[in-house]
Order: sequence, then structure tokens, then C-alpha cells
Amino acid sequence: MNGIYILLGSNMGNRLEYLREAEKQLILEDIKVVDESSIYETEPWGKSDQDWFLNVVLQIDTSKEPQELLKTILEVEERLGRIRKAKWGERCIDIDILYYHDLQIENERLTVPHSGIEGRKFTLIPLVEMCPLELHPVNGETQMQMLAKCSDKLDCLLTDYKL
Ligand code: PH2
Ligand code: MG
Ligand code: MG
Repeated sequence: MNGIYILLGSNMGNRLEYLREAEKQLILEDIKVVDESSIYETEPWGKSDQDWFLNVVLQIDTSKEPQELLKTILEVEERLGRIRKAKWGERCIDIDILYYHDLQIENERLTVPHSGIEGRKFTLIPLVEMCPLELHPVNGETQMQMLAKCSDKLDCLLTDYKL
């Protein structure tokens, strides 16, 4: 995997505004957005009794090491008013690190590559759009191969929303 990829998600309030504001705040924190996927409207994964999400993947560039990037992301989530309730439950903004080049990290705060990539179409579809042939550093598969194998049947609809 060449690049740092993050996933933004929102399923509360003005979802598109939350995604836009999150991107703005990240840019203010010395994070450069190199590329962005389309925005997808996605059926809630893991906990179905909640509203649909908007999801988008950003490729970013930053001099921040992973732990420092995570700290910035948590600060931005907090600034946007995120309140942590149920696992997989509704949130006005969620920002997850998917890949940090080929780095593999596993500690109590952070798992990179993100452990949910292979099982979630709302993550794989935007990744396939951006970098179909990049390899997952642990399983060695391309984004496309993972999507082809993915058993997630939840809807992931292309929108024409723009950040
Ligand atoms: N995030 C979750 C749980 N479920 N479902 C969709 N569609 N999109 C998400 O971003 C999402 C989810 C936990 O972070
Ligand atoms: Mg998440
Ligand atoms: Mg998160």
C-alpha cells in the first residue's frame, strides 16, 4: 500500500456538512488531502436500527506519525461534537485510519491496517475506486480482490454529493 488512507463516516444531523467540516479541520491540522473518493450513502453495518451513513475515503499526506495522526483525528472528532455511545452505533462523525503505507500497528489504541476493511463494502468500494491494485500489507490482496471476496451484502450507493 502506497499512501495514507482514512475513512470518514456520518449518520446524524447534516451528514454532508459533518464530512465537509471534518475535512476542513483536518486540513487546518497540517494534513494534506491528496485524493478523495466519491461520497457513498451506505446501509448501517453492525447495528441495523440506525440511519444510513454517508462515507468517503480520503488519501492524505502528513508528517505526523500514526499515533500523532490518531490524536489529531480524535481531537477533530471531539471538536465536531462526537459523543461516543454504542459500539457501531450512530455518530455525527467518525474518522478511521485505514492504511498508513505498509505499516502494521497493533496496540490498545490503534490497529493499522484497520481490522474492518475486508468485511465492509462501505470501505472497500471507495478504496477500489481510488487504488484498486494497491496491496493490503498483511493479506497481500488488492482492494479489488478483497471486494470480490467480501460477503457484506449491505447497500453502498454512489451519490453525486461533493465535499
Ligand atoms: N461505521 C461503523 C459501524 N457501521 N456502517 C456504515 N454504513 N458506515 C460506517 O461508517 C459505519 C457503519 C463504526 O465505525
Ligand atoms: Mg468506524
Ligand atoms: Mg472510529
